[in-house]
Amino acid sequence: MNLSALDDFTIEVPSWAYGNSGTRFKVFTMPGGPRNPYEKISDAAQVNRLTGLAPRVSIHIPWDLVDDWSDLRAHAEKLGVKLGAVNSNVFQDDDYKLGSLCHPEKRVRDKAIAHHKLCLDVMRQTGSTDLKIWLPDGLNYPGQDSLRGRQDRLADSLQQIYAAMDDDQRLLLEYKFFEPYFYSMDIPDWGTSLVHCLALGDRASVVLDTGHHAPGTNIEFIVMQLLRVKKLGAFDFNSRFYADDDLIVGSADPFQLFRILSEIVSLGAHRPESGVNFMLDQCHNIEEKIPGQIRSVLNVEQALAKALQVDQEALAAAQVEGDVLGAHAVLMDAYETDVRGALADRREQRGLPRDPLAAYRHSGYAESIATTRTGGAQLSWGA
Ligand code: LRH
Ligand code: MN
Repeated sequence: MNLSALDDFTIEVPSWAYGNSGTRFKVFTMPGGPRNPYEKISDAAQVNRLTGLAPRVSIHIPWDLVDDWSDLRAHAEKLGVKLGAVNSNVFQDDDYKLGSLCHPEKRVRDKAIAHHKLCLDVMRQTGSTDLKIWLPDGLNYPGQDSLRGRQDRLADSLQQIYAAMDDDQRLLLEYKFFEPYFYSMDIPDWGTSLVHCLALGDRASVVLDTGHHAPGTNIEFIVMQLLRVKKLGAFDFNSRFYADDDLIVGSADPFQLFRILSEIVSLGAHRPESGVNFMLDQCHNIEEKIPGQIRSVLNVEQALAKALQVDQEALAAAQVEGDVLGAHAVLMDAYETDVRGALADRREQRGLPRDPLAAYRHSGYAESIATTRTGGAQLSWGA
């Protein structure tokens, strides 16, 4: 089984997955929860140490604000990871109730633009190149505001942020079809994000969060189209049964994850030169965080390994011949291929544990943080 294409495939993990998280009903705490960004990075570094798959950690501003970015950067690099995409946050400030970059008032838009310029400064200090923007902006009632007016304000605000970027910096624009607003979101779908990215320029591309689509959406079609126009900048991988559940990627629908990665492999977008940043965006509300993240990166690696088993020539031949079942069977044969043994062998060859989850359990890390991280307040999603 040829798995060499995995050699330079990496996944970026989110700092916020290591803090406490929950729903509007309850945020559960866990022993040893991180109390500051340093401890989040330390926990994230365990995932890379045991899987070799996750050398970058996304950060969120202001959740991960520190006094000395070069010190946090040094802390991360000492642990073998780098600080990744910088996520802006305009969804926890009363000023943004009626919008941020789309807000009717210039004062509020300017405040939101200033926040994004601050994120660009953070990137200059952390060595990050990706500014990831997800806007909560939207409406709850028809007529509440001008749908067109908000788009024009959004375009102008994004233009001001884009103009403030350095040449090595990228703007990644994420869409979401509902929540926290329920009548319209200002960037509800890939088409709207694409329209704005095309208007901005080459260094603006779309973020596809797998939990941000209406039920039944064919996500791999969107992946294909965005790759076709070279505007797929990044993924926020997770899975869901109903809404933006942010569950472990591949846990709800492993076949969908395989189909998405098959589209990526067929277009060579799993290779680093594609510029696609493969990230996780998840919350482990009830399960242990670090094992949850280890399971997640292994699920992506497993789905990619299966996608690499697709006999592309046989598939193309069956498609050209109109051999419906033949073509489908080529894909299903790859999906049904058990790649777990080959992946464990590959880890062993690279000096990594065959079973990273078991290795974590035996590492004593969970016990050590539960005993050492006493005092101080654990960080919670949104804290
Ligand atoms: C919004 C989102 C976005 C992040 C947040 C943590 O739902 O997907 O990517 O800012 O989750
Ligand atoms: Mn997301």
